[in-house]
Amino acid sequence: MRRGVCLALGLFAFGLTGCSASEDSEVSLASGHRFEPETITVEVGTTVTWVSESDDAHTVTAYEESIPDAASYFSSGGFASEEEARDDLPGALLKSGDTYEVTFKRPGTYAYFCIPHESDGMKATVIVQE
Ligand SMILES: [Cu+2]
Repeated sequence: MRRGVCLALGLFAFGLTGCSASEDSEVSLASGHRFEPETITVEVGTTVTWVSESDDAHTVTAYEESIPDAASYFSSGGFASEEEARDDLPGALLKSGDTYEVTFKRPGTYAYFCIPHESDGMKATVIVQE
């Protein structure tokens, strides 16, 4: 029943993606060296997908000190620590069209950045609520 309502609303909006939860948990690596949106709030268990829509290569790299207790570190390239990610920039880069996903299992505020554009202020936040 609920699905049917979704479908109807989606058709009304000329698209079926309007009811997709994943649309709310997508972050663009946008041109101008920024994450869009800069702050995203999701519920525990949500998978956030970063999509590179920029001609430049970027990384999605968590600030290790900001990771909540008991939460896993994350960085594009699958590194286990911020230091490892910084030491292997080519392995961390997402090129245009690449995607990167993280499922957030612990509540808290996760600050992250792009290694090559950190000094340009390419930083953002994921807020995970219970
Ligand atoms: Cu960048």
